[in-house]
Amino acid sequence: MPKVGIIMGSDSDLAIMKDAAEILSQFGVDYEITICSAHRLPEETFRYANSAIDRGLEVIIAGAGGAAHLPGVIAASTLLPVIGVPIQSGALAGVDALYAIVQMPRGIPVATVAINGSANAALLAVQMLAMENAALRQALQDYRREMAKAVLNKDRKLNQLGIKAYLEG
Ligand code: RP5
Repeated sequence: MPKVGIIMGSDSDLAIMKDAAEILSQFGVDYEITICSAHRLPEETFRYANSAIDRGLEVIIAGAGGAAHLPGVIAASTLLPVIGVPIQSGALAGVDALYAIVQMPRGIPVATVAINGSANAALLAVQMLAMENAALRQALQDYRREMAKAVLNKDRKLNQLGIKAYLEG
């Protein structure tokens, strides 16, 4: 049964939101993925949020651009934690979505990641699930160890090759 719901306001968000799906797959976390707009499909959006707990979801990642109300609307209709991903789109390039999502009024929180930060949204979801899952905790430790190793390798290479050769390579 999927533990994470990834939902987005439009298929135009998919190129960004697919990163969340990739991270969840990498950690072996089952997810469902949905396109459902809060303003174009308001009733379906409420149905999605209202049924989320019964469907077995434990956390929701919601991405939207523009006047991005989808994460807040979903958070208002479920007790599950909602992680909002502001999508870069339109004249304001995601700053509109960032402000809309991060500035949720008191009472209904939405955890907000960076503009287009769907990978971090998925990592945060994995961390939430890892609270009660030792195997996921170990997988997160390994993931961080690999990241650290990659930085150390880059540093070693830079100091072996020098700036010019590093940049050319
Ligand atoms: C939002 O409006 C969506 O989340 C999307 O980021 C943006 C544009 O949607 P489309 O017009 O591309 O469908 O609801």
